[in-house]
Amino acid sequence: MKLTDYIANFLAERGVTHAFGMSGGAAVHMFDSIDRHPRMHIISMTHEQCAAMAADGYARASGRLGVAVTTSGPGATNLLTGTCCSYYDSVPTLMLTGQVATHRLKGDRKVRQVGFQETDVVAIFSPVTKYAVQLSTAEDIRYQLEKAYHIAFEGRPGPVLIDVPDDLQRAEIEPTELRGFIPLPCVDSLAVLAGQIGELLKKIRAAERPVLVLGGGLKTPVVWSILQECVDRLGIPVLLSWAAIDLLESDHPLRVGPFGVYGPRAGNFTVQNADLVIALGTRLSQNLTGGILCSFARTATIAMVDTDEHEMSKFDGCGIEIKVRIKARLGEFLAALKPQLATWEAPGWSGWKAQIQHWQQAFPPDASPCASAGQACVDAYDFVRKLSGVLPENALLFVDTGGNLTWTCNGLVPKRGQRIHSAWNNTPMGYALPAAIGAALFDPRPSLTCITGDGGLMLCLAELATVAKHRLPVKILLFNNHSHGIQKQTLETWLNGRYVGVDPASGLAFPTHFSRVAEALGLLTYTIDGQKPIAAVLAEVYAQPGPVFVNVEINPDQKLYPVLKFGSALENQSPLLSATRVQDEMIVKPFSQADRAPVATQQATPGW
Ligand SMILES: Cc1ncc(C[n+]2csc(CCOP(=O)(O)OP(=O)(O)O)c2C)c(N)n1
Ligand SMILES: [Mg+2]
Repeated sequence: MKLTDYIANFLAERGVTHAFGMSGGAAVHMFDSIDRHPRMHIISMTHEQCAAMAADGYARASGRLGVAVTTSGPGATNLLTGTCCSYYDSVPTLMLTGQVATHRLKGDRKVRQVGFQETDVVAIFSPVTKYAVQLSTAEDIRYQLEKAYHIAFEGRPGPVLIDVPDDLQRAEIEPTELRGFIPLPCVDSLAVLAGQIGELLKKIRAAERPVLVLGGGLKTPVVWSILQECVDRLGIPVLLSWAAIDLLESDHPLRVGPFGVYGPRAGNFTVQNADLVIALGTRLSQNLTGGILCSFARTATIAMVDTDEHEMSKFDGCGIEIKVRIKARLGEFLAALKPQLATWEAPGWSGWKAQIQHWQQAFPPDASPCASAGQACVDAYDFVRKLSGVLPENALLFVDTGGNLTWTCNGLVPKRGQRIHSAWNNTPMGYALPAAIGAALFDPRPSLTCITGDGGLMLCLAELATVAKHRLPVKILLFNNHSHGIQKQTLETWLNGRYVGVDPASGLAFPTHFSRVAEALGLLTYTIDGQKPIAAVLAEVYAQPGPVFVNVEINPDQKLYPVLKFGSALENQSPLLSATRVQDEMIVKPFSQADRAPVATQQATPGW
């Protein structure tokens, strides 16, 4: 059997239906074999970066391995940004890169290249993959595929890479004679886990103001139903990282919502006044804690459950103390928690819940400045609210980065079964469209939605043609504020509003009419600019079975408020409340700079 046919077969047997890539001299055999396989398709993308992102989106939507295939050199290096998305968000993907033939590899010779387009892909990708290897003999292909596949899913999932020299791709192998990979047995002790959970439940019972913080780790792999059961039984108010806003539907009685640097104030008052914070599947990123770590949930006992112990120890000596550390995969943790909750009676915490309700009512989303008279545009929060009304249960959304992500995560009213994805921790512009393409090929549901900014779209504009070519039923909602909105605000905050490279006037090149570009690339287009009722246009858009591009004219002055300026505690977001107002709302003592412990603080970046 030809080696690349073996690869295609291996993937198909594990349920992989699509691989994404671009052909090239060192990839033709992989392309050919995947294309020939009766249960697989190779999808040609217009940029390898988008192929890696499509593989990532495919994996998030399907729970299966996402696969990208490219040629050597530039084809392979173009995969890097998408691979980082999978690495930082723990998404299982496989990058298959072609390489020059083994006899053309430079090996230890002190030159830059021997083979044409030779690049040390393994070295470049090693820091951002769980496993990166170059195939050295054809007989190793089964072992390497099995090992890479195992590693991609085990523990904390993530991307893997196999670099396949051209001559090995063409080699004939005898599958029955190949050695396989045997993983080491897992040694986790369930008795220890049960004991740790017992101790945690005692802490919860004793707490007066507990909160559960859910994060994206609960989505990789997916553990929804047992999570819902455990959350309901525990009865603790739930905060959500943006990656987890879809884990509890909006009308769930325990859902408080998101929090953090760009989070709503109600969430921030909740976490800051908690006396017990239990973090499940979240690394408590700086976007959640703020930059002054010692000010975060400063009187709370913090418990964390994570399969990656380094995520718990990384705070040591930095201002946050993770007092309770449970090293476990979330699925295992919840499976061990559930039986212990059978006899659990939630203390109720009615006063604490009433207090949270008060914050939710007192701090609705901040109002944006109105558009100047005569300007045809819509308020982003208003649009997101109306979109929420139109989106059905089980809709799948991919959101890009910047203002569009912030307004969507803070404003969306998620319904049961909806899934919202973004490249939460790498946040590259230009992720949402290719990721939505990957998801659409696995699951072409007409409610599949891609939300992107005009800046982000420019990084993957050509993929509109991929959407049109395959008639993928993606509804592409362009949040067109004629600028890099988030960066404009960053410059207003830190550089006195002197704009450089954030809108056409300060140097950006944008098409005047995005819709015309989308039309030219083969898409049906709509415009939403406030002239017609938003909900009515959206209903027409979602009634279309195929792809639609919607140019949504967003108020160009729309801000990302509230936001935390570096150096402040989470309760002190801008626009600032008066000191007495903050004092009145806080249960714990308001934070003052004098309280800053002499510990290292992480340096904040003012934007993304
Ligand atoms: C590849 C990449 N380059 C630069 C950035 C920094 N950055 C984050 S958001 C942003 C502007 C995004 O503009 P747009 O997509 O229009 O979003 P808006 O904030 O206007 O909604 C920039 C430049 C980034 N995240 N990714
Ligand atoms: Mg924009």
